[in-house]
Amino acid sequence: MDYNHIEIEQKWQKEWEEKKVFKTSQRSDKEKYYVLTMFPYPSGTIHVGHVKNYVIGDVVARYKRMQGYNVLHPFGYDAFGLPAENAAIKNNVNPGEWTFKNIETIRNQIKKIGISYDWDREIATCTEDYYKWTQWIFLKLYEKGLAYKKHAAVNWCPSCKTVLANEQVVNGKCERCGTEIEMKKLEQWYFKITEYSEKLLNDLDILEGWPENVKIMQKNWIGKSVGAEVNFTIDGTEKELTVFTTRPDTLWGVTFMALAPESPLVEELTTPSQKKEVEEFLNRVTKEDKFKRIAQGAKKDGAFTGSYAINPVNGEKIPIYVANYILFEYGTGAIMAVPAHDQRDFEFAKEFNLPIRIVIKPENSDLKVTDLQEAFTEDGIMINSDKFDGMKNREALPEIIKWLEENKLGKKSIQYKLRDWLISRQRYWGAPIPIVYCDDCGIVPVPEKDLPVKLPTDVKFEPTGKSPLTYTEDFIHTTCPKCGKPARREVDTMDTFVDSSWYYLRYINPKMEDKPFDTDDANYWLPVDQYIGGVEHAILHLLYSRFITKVLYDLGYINFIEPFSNLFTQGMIYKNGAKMSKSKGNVVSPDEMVEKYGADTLRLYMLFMGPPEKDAEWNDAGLEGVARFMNKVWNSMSKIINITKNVNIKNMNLNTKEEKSLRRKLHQMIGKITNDIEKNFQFNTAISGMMELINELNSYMNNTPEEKWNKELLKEVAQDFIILLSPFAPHLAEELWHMMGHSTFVLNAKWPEVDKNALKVEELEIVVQINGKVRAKIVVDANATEEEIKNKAFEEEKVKKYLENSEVKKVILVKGKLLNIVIKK
Ligand code: ANZ
Ligand code: ZN
Repeated sequence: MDYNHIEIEQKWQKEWEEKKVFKTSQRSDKEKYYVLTMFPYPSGTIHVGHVKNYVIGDVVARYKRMQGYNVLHPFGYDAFGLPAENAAIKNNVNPGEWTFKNIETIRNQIKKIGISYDWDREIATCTEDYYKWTQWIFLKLYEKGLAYKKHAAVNWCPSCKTVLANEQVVNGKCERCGTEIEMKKLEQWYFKITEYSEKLLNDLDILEGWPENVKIMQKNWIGKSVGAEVNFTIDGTEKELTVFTTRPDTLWGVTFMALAPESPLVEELTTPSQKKEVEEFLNRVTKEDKFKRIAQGAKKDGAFTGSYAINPVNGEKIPIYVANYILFEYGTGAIMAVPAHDQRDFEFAKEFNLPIRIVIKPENSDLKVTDLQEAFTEDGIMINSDKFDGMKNREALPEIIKWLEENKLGKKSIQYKLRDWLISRQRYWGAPIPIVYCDDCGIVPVPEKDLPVKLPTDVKFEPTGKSPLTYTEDFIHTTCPKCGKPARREVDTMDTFVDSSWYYLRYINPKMEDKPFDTDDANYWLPVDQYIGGVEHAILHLLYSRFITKVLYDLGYINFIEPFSNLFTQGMIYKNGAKMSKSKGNVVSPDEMVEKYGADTLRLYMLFMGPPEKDAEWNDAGLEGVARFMNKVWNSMSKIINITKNVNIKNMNLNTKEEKSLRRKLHQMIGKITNDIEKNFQFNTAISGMMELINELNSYMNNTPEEKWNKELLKEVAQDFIILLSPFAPHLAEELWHMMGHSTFVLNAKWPEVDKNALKVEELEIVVQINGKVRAKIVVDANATEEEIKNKAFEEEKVKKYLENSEVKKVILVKGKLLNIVIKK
C-alpha cells in the first residue's frame, strides 16, 4: 500500500511550526553547532538545485541536534540587487514589492520541504533593520581608513548601466548579462581589502575543513608574487623607471622595456618624432578588451616611445616601448622585457624585431638564439650574466636581490593580484552609502545615530547611467552633519556582496535594535561550524566575508578571525545534459515533485543521486525508485509497529542465526550511516545502507513464519531505523515514531549507538591434527578465511612444539571442523 505523503507531510509541518520545535535557544549548556546554507537571491522561485543545498544542510542540522548539540540553522534572503531593479523597470513595479512577493513564494516552497529552520531568525538584506547595519559596517571601515574614494578607470557594463568589480567581469564580459565591458573613468568607493592580502592568504592554512580546490582558487585570486623592484634610469635624465620582476636573475637578458598604455609615463617619454605612432597605437588599444589583450597568446601590439633606459646591471641603453600586454594596475605598470625567457616578451620581440639574448641555459646542453621557437622559461645555468655566470639561476636569485639592494639598484618586493574592492554601484536597489558631501566640510560620514540612510521608495529609472537616486530630490538634499549647512547625499548604493559579507552575524541577533549583533552571542555561535553552498561563490563571497570578519576582529567586535570553519560545496543538478536554469527552460520545480511524490521522497532522491559534491543529472526513474523504497519502509514499519505495541525491547533474547544476523546488520548500519554522515557527507551511501537494512529485515520476515518472529528484535530494528531515517525523511519518520506510541518528536530523539556485542560474529572450534593425531583446539570467527585459520593454528603453542625442526609437507582444512597438518621430521 502506498502511504499518504500529502496528509502526513502537512500534518507534521503544521505541528513543527505550531510547537516551534526549531526555535534555537540563544545560549545553552550544550555544545553549539551552527549550520548555514548560502542564502538565495529572491529573484523568483527556487528550483531543485537550491533544494539540494537546503536538504544537505538540513540533514546535518537534524543529525547534530540528535547528537545533542544546540543547533543554529537559520535562513534568509540576499534581497538587494540588479534583478529586482530590472524587473521593476520592465514591469513598472516597486523592486521592494517584487522582492517581498518572491520571498513569500520561496518561504512557502521551503516550508513544504520540511527544512528545520528557525524561522524567527529569518532576515532579508533589503529591510531597513538589516541595511542599517550594512551601513554601519561601511562607517566602521571608513573610520579605520579602509573605505576610501578614488577616481579610477572602472569596468562599465553599458547594458546594466553600472560599474562592476573586476571579479564580476568574466572574459571581458558582464557576469550577469554577458555584454562587453567598457572602461570608464569615475569616482568610486573602495574597500581596502588589499591591506588584508597577507592575512587572507596565510589564514587559508587554518581552514582545514575547506575543500582544497576552493583554497587554491582563493590563493590564486590573491596572487602573491615574490620578486624585486629594479630601478632603471631614463637615458639623459635623472628620472627612474621602476619595474617589478619575479625574475631578477634575467636582468642581463633585458633587451627592451615596456609601459602599460594607461601609464602617465607614456606621454612624458614619447618623443616628438614618435608621437604619431604612439597615438595611433593608443587609439587601437582603447578599442581592445582589457582582459583579452593581456591574455596568454593574444596578439602583441605596441609602439616605440623614442626614449631609452639604462640597464643598471650593465649600463646598456635599451628602448622603451608601450605595449598592449602590460597591465597598469599590476606591479609598477612597467616591465623589463626578457624575450629569451618570457613568452609574452618573446612574441613582442618577434613582432617588433627586437634583440633576444639568452642568459639561462639548460644544465646539460647549450642553447642558441637561433634554436628558440619560443621562450626558454625553465630553470638552468646562468650565462652572459657577469659574476653570476655558472650559477644555478634559482640559487642566484636571492644573491642577486641582495646585490641589487647593496648597490641601491632595487629591492625585494612582494606583489598581489588582489585589488581593492570597488563597492559603488550606480543603482537604486541597494544599501545607500552613508556619506554626505558638504561644500565646506567635504566628505562627511553620516553619524551612526542617523542610520539608516533610508532608501526612498519614489524613484524614477532614467537610463542615464547615473544612480536613480540622483533624481530623487528629497533624498539628495540634506544638511551637513558637521556644520549644518545644506549638503548632498551620496547617490550610489553598495555592491550586494557587502550585504552578504556579514549576514552570518545578523542571524545571531536578527532583531537587535541598537547593535548589529551582540559580541558575546557572536563569540558563542561563531565561527559557522558547517557552511554549505555552491562552488560559484568560492572566490568572491567567501573572500569578502573573510575580509569583513577580520576587520571586525581587529576592531574588537568579535574574537574569531575566520567566519566559516568547515565548507562544503555541493554539485549542481543537470537536466537533459544542461545546468538547470530558467533561461534553458529545464528547471524542475520542487513544488510539483512534492505534490506528486512527497517532500521526503524528493529529499531522499536529491541525496541519493550521487556524492553530494558531484554534479548529477536529474532522472525521473531514480525518483520513482526512491518512492518505491519509501513505500517499502512504510509497509514493513507499520506492520512491525502493529504487532509490537506491547513489546519491551529490554526482554530481548536472540535465539537463531537469522536473528543474530539481523541484529548484526542493524548495528553495522548504525555505524555505517553515522560514519557516512560524519565523514565527507556520504549521504548517498548512507541511504544505500538504509536500503540494505530494509532488505535484510524483509528477508527475515519473509523467511521466518510469523509466529516465530522475534518481536523484541523487530521493535529494536524499527525504532532505530526510524531515527536513522529521520534526518533524511523527517515527515515519514515522525509519523512512524508517533505510531509507535512516542509522545515526543523523533527530531529530538537520541541518535542510536552501535552495540559492539551485536557486531560479533559466531565463533567456531577447529580441531588441529598433526600427522593424524589431535594436538590442539583453536577458536576462530565463523567467517575466518583459510589463511587466518592456518595462521592462528601455527601460532598456537601446542602446535608450535610439534613443528619444531620439522618440515611442513601439507595443510588440509576441512571447513568448519578440522585442520590437518602433515609434517616430516
Ligand atoms: C622579467 C621577466 C623575465 C619576467 C622572465 C618573467 C619571466 P607574476 O608571476 O604574475 O607576478 N609583469 C610585471 N608587471 C607586469 C604588468 N603590470 N603587466 C604585465 N606583466 C607584468 O608575473 C610577474 C612577471 O610579469 C614579471 O617578471 C614581469 O615579467 C611581468 F623570464 O620580469 B617578469
Ligand atoms: Zn559641512
